Amino acid sequence: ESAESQARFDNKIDADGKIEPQDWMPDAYRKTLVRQISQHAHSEIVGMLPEGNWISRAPSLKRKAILIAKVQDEGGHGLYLYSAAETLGTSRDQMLEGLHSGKAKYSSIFNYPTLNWADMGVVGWLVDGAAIMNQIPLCRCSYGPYARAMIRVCKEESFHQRQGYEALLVMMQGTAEQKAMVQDAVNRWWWKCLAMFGPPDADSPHSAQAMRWGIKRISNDDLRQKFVDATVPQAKVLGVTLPDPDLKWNEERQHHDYGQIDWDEFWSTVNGNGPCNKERLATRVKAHNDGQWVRNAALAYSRKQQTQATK
Ligand code: FAQ
Repeated sequence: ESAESQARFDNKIDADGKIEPQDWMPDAYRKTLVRQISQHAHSEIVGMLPEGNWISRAPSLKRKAILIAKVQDEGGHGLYLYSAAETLGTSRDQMLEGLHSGKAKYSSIFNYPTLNWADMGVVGWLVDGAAIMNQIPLCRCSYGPYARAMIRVCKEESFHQRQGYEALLVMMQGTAEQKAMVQDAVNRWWWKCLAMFGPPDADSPHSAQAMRWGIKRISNDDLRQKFVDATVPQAKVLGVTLPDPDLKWNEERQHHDYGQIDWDEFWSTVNGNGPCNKERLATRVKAHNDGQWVRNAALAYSRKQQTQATK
């Protein structure tokens, strides 16, 4: 029975079919998906914080409306992703416990501070830009609920990327001070965005198996390269310099070469010691605790409905 189930699963993966929640799947496949999808969900929710900080300080009504919509979208992405992970047999409470206790990971990128308004543009352009590059291939991932969630998420991320880039285009037509703010924000975020794609393929423990299972379709390094190649011409149009003296077109490879990423700094941030890890986690835990009364009220209401229905 189990060998037969395994064979059916393998055939489906080989034929590029979708695995659905009711299908048999190996425990390790389920575990990998719970890990990745819950980390992804946590990233969306924690990712609301660096930009949420700027909603009350947006420079115009238009920018404020756009930023509120974007931050709200990230919350929505977190909710679809928690739901997708729940189809694998884990509970929302379990996942949140992992996040709030500091056991679960979320994207390194959200542990850096957003220091000025230009950071809002750069987060949209580069952070959402990197997120889309990584998420487009996930629309073809072998697990049905995750793949389907990614389609809508990517459409929304595309709006996020464009709003960021457009905000920067406007600032770059402004004063010398505004242009300097944009360049400063690009300098601070560029390398962190390259690290977002995860460790180099050779040091990525999960990649080979995730590729075999059709969860990962493009490797960490290949996505990073695609991101660099896509971003260079955008930086040119914008009129900013990407802070890497080694960044240059390689005619032979038909790709841009780029410099060394600081992986020690990346791992230190992933392991809890980045500039904002403690602040982000504390803010998240406080928001969860402050919302306890809402969950209590919803439960009390649902119980009341049930007792009324049985009368
Ligand atoms: N940060 O073997 P691999 C967004 C960990 S976008 C922290 O290569 P894998 C949108 C990794 O978990 C951001 N940890 O692992 C937004 C593993 O540790 P573990 C979220 C990282 O899974 C924009 C270890 O290193 N996007 O939220 C990072 O095959 C703006 C070994 O690495 C996703 O999560 C990192 N950057 O590949 C929201 C996309 N990179 O679990 C608001 C889905 C690696 O063994 C505002 N996830 N690690 O303890 C993925 O595609 C994959 O999980 C990767 C990592 C590519 C991130």
